[in-house]
Amino acid sequence: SGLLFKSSPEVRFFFFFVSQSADYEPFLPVSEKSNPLTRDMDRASPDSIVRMLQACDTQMFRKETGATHQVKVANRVHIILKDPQDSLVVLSGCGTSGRLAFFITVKSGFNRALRQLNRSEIYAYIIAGGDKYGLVFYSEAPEDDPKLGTLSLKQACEGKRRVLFIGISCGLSAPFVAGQLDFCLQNPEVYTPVLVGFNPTHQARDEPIPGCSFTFRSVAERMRALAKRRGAFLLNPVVGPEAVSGSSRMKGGSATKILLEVVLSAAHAATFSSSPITDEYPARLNLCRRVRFSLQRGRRVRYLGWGSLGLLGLVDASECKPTFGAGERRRFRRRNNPSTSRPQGPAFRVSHEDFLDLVLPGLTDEDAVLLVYTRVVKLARRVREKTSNLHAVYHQTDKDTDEIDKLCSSTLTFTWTLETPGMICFLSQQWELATKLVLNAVSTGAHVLKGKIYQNYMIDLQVSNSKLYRRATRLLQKLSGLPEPRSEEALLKTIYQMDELTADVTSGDVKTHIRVARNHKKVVPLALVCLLTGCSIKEAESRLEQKPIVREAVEECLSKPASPLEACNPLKATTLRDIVG
Ligand code: F1P
Repeated sequence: SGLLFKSSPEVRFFFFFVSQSADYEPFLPVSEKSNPLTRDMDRASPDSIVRMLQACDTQMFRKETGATHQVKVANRVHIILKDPQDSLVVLSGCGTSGRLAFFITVKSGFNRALRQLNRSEIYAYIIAGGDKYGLVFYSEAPEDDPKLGTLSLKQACEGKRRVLFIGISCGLSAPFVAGQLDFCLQNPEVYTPVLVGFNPTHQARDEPIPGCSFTFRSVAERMRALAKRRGAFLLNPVVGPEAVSGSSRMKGGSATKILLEVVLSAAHAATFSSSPITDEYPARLNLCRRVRFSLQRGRRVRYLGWGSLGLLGLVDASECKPTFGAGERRRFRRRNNPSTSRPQGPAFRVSHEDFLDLVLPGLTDEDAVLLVYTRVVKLARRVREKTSNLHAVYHQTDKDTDEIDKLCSSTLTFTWTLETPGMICFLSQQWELATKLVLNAVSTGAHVLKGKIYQNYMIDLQVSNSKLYRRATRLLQKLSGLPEPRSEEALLKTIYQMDELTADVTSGDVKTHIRVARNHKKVVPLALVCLLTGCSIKEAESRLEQKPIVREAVEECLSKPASPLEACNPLKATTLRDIVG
């Protein structure tokens, strides 16, 4: 079966390796670098933002020649598909990566396809924090727990004699996934690990993981050594830096979806059908040129959808809280079976009925509603009574228009042709990918326009796990030009709300800092204002209150640094001028 894929010329993989010309920020892994294409995104018009985001996304799509690892992984899945007894393919990740593990397993229909063929289901997923916290809430703390990762893997695989484990961490960084991969490497008789991410292995995170003898990098390097003997596989094409630095929900998430769906589709096609698979994604992406931002003036953005597209709305909206500190996180999806029990609590009230009960009455013309499906005329009519700010993204395979067009102030229609061979089998995955790109562009663009981004850095990020703690420190260092210890000190001061740090705080570990940081807002902007002006936390708070648009507050500080601090810190004065200039 090793020859199976090679002998089928139609099975083509299209990932490529972005040339590593980006040797600016040489100390940062690609996934954390700022993308030169979006450097001035914070000052761009909506149209330019869309173009910048598209240019960034396009970096994912160029033909590659040597996709041997994808082929090998597809072969492993194919072997399991032929003999599924006591076998499992497990996809696992944290945050967006975990949501995509869920999405690919449950929604992309690979298990469903097996059920339809009367075959055993072979796919399972793990999301750090479990469904409740990982899928709907924005809990990012479980990402730091390698033991929890191992435990959940053992539970998922109980009684299995052969497991293909696919660990997803876009930045090759999550301890949760590192723990699982390490466990697989220690139990090779059952587990074959596959690592999916978008950095070269030498850029994997090398920070010690408390209580463990390994780092993510050491695990990745062990896997690379084993890859030659096919004891482990690495799927880590470099797709270029994210549009908003470090925001791996965007390209990282899209590339994960494409990469794994291509691999699994190839395995299914090889096992169950003689029809070849072709790749049509890059051409389809041109359709994203039609993306327009419709949400600039909205107080709230509501996504209304169903099925897998509704779920993508849920995923996109869930990510806005940790990424942009966005307020409410409620998306509305059609409840297929109202009698099924569901978790309780307002965050879970996401059905169309809940939308009608809870949101529709208070909807105003300033709110934006985005329909991510078509032919929901009844619901659209009711929304239209409350707001004209109604938009739709929908997919069609013919040219017919319906009333939705007339009801909406803007519609983005994807028309797909069925003429291209291979189109049908990829159609729903392409709808999903196009929808994901649109939603990511809309939510990112809206937050850029709201002033949440400085250049292409997310300054108001939530310090909710160790990766984000390090990112926050690095950002403060970069923007202030001060050394890392000073930047971390300022971060700790705002986390603990104290102008002078106590010994208790300085001797505390990152885990404790994160726990405290979770209770405070705007910790990074506050720390930056303190660093740049030398003012107290109280003063920084009032400055930010006067200028609620964080970007403007930061720009003000950058253009008018406090003179006493400048005088005592010539290094800083030069760096600031450089940055402002
Ligand atoms: C996982 C993740 C991201 C999230 C945030 C925190 O990253 O949860 O999905 O957007 O950046 O980390 P990774 O392990 O896939 O790199």
